Amino acid sequence: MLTTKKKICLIGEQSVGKSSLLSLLQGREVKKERVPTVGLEVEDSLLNGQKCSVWDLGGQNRFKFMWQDFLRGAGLAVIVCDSTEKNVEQTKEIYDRFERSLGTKIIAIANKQDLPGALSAKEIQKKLGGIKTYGMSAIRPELQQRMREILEYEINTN
Ligand SMILES: Nc1nc2c(ncn2[C@@H]2O[C@H](COP(=O)(O)OP(=O)(O)O)[C@@H](O)[C@H]2O)c(=O)[nH]1
Ligand SMILES: [Mg+2]
Repeated sequence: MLTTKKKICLIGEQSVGKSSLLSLLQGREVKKERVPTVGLEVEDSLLNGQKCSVWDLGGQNRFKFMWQDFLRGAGLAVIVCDSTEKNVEQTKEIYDRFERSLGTKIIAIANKQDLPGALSAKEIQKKLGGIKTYGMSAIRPELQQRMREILEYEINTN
């Protein structure tokens, strides 16, 4: 049996909540103040009883040149948006840029569902051209299990 660790990549514009979703998954407190991710953070997480590595890359423009390399070998790419109209458009551009060049399975997370005026996951899925989209709110600790279930389900159905 192949024992390579499965790799999950979080991609998306800065401030959409990628690092916060990783914290939620890991059961850490999500910080209110913004701490931009500098470069790359990789953490192991136990999903389906199997060690997976979750990769979180800084979303600043100066890191975008690394995305291609970053996504190599990923079993799952999770594109995160903040559920605003403007950001969903930017997210669609990122998606269009990467979906062809990589064979990686991609899902979307519509984060910040707690904010007033957030587009629903269903609307966002439509805007993103039909990729499977899950609503989330990284600041709600009670959603930790839900976050885990999404990744466990998606990493297994390639
Ligand atoms: N209201 C709300 N704020 C969030 C949510 N997720 C993240 N944030 C906030 O958004 C900011 C950016 O989050 P961060 O995880 O650093 O984004 P990243 O740049 O994509 O890694 C921080 O101030 C977080 O507290 C959420 O679901 N709802
Ligand atoms: Mg970050």
